[in-house]
Amino acid sequence: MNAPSSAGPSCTAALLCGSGSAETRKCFIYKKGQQKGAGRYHVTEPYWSRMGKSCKVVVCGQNSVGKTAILEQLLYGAHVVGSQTMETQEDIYVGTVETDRGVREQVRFYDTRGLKDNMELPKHCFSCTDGYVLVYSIDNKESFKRVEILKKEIDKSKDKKEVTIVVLGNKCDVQDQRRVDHEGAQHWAKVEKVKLWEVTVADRRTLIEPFTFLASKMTQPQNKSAFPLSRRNKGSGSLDS
Ligand SMILES: Nc1nc2c(ncn2[C@@H]2O[C@H](COP(=O)(O)OP(=O)(O)OP(=O)(O)O)[C@@H](O)[C@H]2O)c(=O)[nH]1
Ligand SMILES: [Mg+2]
Repeated sequence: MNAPSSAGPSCTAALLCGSGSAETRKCFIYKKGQQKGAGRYHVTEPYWSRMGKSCKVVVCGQNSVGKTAILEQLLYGAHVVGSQTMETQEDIYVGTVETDRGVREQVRFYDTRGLKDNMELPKHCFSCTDGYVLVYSIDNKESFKRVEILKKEIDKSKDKKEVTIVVLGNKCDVQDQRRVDHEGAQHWAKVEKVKLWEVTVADRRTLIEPFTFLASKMTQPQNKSAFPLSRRNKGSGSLDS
């Protein structure tokens, strides 16, 4: 479990924590703003009782591209760029994202294990998934190739269910180490009909637009698959910019 050690000023999300595989583990949702040392964690409701009320988003890509840092910065404003991090096995974060329609939608983010060599995304990541965040690092060409492969795998796995894919070229603060051409990446994204943003965890504002787009697209009214319009957020926080 990667629990944030502290919550930033805009910490408005809830973290779901536990151990074991994502689908089976027993987890509890802790209320926002409740930090270790600053009060007791408050168990509000068992995790499994809330399944089905939120969108499932899989965050994936090569190892060390910043997947966890993005989520922790986005949801908690809590990541210090360059800090030592643990390799993720699998964690789930629950946050609330305000859509461009002004509706707050709860999203479960599956932070996945970084893909190395010929590793593939675990099968359960393709099941009942509403959206994907494919992350590469602009200073790592291999990580972009990994995103290209992941996009193909997602396309193959798709049944009739509509999924939303956003691509993040992370670490755009290290321009002098750039290995992935911005124009080339955008061209690929256009051909693949996905949206791509270059972002940096060093500036949380760069993360807001992609995640707002993602939540808005996943829950747009004509997509009747898994998001009834009547759903209202009961989550513990929001992703406010
Ligand atoms: N310069 C810079 N460093 C970053 C950025 N985002 C993340 N990092 C750093 O990259 C390192 C790896 O970040 P993680 O979030 O652990 O990467 P990850 O993709 O979750 O790694 P795995 O879970 O092992 O696959 C950390 O030292 C982060 O601080 C960024 O935007 N810019
Ligand atoms: Mg990680």
